Amino acid sequence: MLMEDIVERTLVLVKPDGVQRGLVGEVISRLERRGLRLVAAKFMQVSQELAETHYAIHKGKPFYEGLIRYITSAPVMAMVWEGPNAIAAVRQTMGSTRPTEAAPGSLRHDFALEVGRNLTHASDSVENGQKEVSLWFTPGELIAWQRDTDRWIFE
Ligand code: D4T
Repeated sequence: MLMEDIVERTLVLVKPDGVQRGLVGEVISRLERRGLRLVAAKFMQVSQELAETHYAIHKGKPFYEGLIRYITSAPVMAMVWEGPNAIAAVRQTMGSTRPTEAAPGSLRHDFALEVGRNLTHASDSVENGQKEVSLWFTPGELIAWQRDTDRWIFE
């Protein structure tokens, strides 16, 4: 199967707790090791406006205000990763939203305890992946490239 036919893209954030705790490298390392391909990355302070747009679906929920405060509380590492089944693969590497339900060996299992300090974000569907990538990145920031190991990772 051609890579172009099956590629999915996902927005990954290392949230403020991950940055503060020095886990940016750990997250990147696990995604690289998995075989996913990096498309874009930027270290940034999230504005109130971006936070509210990104989490618009949660507006009105009891945890919403805390969530906005959390994501804007310190810089984040925002990235786009791609590969076959990237949405499912990355969410599996992250583990369940609630760290105490995350599978052993996943990032949230290994590094987190609370849902409000769950280290990372990853898009939950192909459609949301597309929306989130265009919310966080301009087209010019997305790098199309061939990786020499692609043929040993993508069937
Ligand atoms: P994100 O979007 O951060 O990757 O989380 P998920 O996609 O895994 O989970 P989500 O959209 O359901 O939740 C978004 C965000 O809200 C926080 N949250 C969630 C919280 O603080 N309390 C809660 O009860 C829930 C459900 C954690 C992630």
